[in-house]
Amino acid sequence: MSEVIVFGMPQSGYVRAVRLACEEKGADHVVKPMMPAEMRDAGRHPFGRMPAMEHEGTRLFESSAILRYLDRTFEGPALEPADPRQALLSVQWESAIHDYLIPTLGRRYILQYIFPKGPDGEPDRAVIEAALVEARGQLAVLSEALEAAGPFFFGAGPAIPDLLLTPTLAYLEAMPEGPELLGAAPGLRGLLEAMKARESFQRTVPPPLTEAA
Ligand SMILES: N[C@@H](CCC(=O)N[C@@H](CS)C(=O)NCC(=O)O)C(=O)O
Repeated sequence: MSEVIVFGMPQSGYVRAVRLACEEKGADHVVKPMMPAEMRDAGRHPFGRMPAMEHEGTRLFESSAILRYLDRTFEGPALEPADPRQALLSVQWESAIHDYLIPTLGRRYILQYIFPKGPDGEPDRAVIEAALVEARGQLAVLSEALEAAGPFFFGAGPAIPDLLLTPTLAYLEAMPEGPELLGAAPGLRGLLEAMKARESFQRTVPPPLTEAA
């Protein structure tokens, strides 16, 4: 099969989730770096976000759709549980990650440290503290779910929610409060450690986030 083309900056956690899936599924891929405005202007993502994908005439945007495409097209280990009810739980956790954890932890916490918006170009402590209050609760819920199955959401290998979570957890670990937050979330720490041991993780380490500015 021909190469999967992944559009977006490799520093993006969502782009990395798609790359992790390519690696897990054994899909050759190449990243075409593009900033959000270019994603829209080039017709890759009508909402000007990343990632998008093209493979053998199929063009997709939105990470959950792309991850399912990869799962259903390539032969590597399944990224979705076969049991239909378990598969619905995957959708549930994906939505929670997209709608709650990534906006809180990614946008309001991690990006505040990387691209500070506070007075004098420092991180805005009020934004960070407010995000931390919400993030602690969200991390606890996800950690508990992972502790029950562990180290992955379903079965012996990573599934779609694991791949969506991993890049944000890897960024979190390097943040000032990261070790403390992960220390209080054993399920998430277990997932991150399990993913770090995989070739897919090692082959998708992004360049420094500041280089995407
Ligand atoms: N729902 C989208 C979210 C994509 C998303 O928010 N991507 C971020 C990068 S990690 C982005 O494009 N940010 C650019 C911006 O908000 O302008 C998906 O799952 O693919």
